[in-house]
Amino acid sequence: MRSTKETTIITYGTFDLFHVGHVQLLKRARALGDRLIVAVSKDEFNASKGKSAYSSYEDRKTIVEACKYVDLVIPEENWEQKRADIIAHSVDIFVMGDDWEGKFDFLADVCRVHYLSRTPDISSSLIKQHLDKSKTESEAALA
Ligand code: C2G
Repeated sequence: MRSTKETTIITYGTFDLFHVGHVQLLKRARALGDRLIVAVSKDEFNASKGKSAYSSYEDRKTIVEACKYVDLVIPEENWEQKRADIIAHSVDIFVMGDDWEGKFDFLADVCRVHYLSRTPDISSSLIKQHLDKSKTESEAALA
């Protein structure tokens, strides 16, 4: 008897300055099942990660919701919520980029844990560095 249950995927992140690395992660995560839930880090939680996002949680949520691979966005408020989220949403596969390789294996008793390779040469911090450099160069040119 084939299972009719949809395969639900979940992933977590800040998704600031939405870029191709985020898109490729969400596209490949969604391809593992039928439904993708994305937990987007709240601003307060980002602060605890030592990250200050350019865009507010509301704006980052709106942008991620607009991505065609995403079915639902929920807030990420702390490190501890993952297990409860997985159970509450009947998640089959937990997915993260492999910069997190091994860090979430403790969830393997409630769902499959899968790490996807990161997209090279792109990150929110690289974008910020590039913009800072361009700003410095244009200020120097005007001096
Ligand atoms: N990512 C990627 N390739 C990149 C950049 C990011 O595949 N070039 C992936 C990351 O591995 C992560 C996701 O995109 O799976 C979101 O990345 P961030 O927004 O940087 O999220 P992060 O700060 O890692 O937060 O509880 C987990 C945390 O919320 C993860």
